[in-house]
Amino acid sequence: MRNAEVRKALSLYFVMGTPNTATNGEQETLDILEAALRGGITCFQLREKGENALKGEALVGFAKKCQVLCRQFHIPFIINDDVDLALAINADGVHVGQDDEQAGIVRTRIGPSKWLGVSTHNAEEVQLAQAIGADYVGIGPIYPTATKLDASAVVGPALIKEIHTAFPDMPIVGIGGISLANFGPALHAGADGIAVISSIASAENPSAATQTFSESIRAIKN
Ligand code: 3NM
Repeated sequence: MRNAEVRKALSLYFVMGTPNTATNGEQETLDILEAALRGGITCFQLREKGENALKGEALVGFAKKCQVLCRQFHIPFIINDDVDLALAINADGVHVGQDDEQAGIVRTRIGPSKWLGVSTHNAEEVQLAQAIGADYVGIGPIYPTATKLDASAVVGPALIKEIHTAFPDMPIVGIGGISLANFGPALHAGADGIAVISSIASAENPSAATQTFSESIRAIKN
C-alpha cells in the first residue's frame, strides 16, 4: 500500500527552494509552487539550499506556507536535508543525499511513518538505502545539470535500468537535467517518475509546463 502510494507520488516530483527562482523571493516561489500544483505535480520537496537560502524562523514560516499549499492539493510535502524542520512542522517526509545526515540516523529520528528518500548514484548506495528502510531512491544526475553545482558524474538512464532490475521493489525517481525533451528514457528504464527543478521553476509558464509533463508521463505509463 505504502509502496504503491510512494510510486504514485514519484510520478512528477517537483523540487524547489527560493534560490531556484529568478528573484529569490518567497512570494515568487509560492506562486510557482501553486502553479505547479495546479498543473499536476504529484509530490513537492522543499530544497532550501545555497547562498541566499532562508534559515531559522524565516525558513520555518516559509516551509509552513508551502505545506499549506501542498495540503490543499493533497500532495506529499517532503523536506530536503533538515530533520529538525521536518519534525517541527510535521512534514510528510525527509529527503537526504549521501553528504547529508546519515539516512539510517534520519530514519530513526523521523520514525517509521514519515517517508524517507535517499539520493543514490550506484547499486551499493541503493542497497544501503534499502537496508535502512528508505521509501524511495533518487538516481542522478540522469543528464548534465547546471542547478546542482556539486552534482556527481552523469549516470544516464542506464543506471535506472540497472537499479530497477537489481532492486525491483525499490521505488525510483530520476533527477538531474530532466526536461520535456528528454524525460522519456528514464521512465522506459523503469523509474516510477521524474524529479525536476528548473524545467518547472524556470519555465516561462510553470503551470503549462507541469501540465505538459503530467499528460506526457501519464501517456507513457498507461
Ligand atoms: N540532485 P534540474 S541533480 C537536486 O543527481 C539534484 O542527485 C541531483 O535540478 C542528483 O532539474 C539535482 O534543474 C538538480 O536539473 C536537479
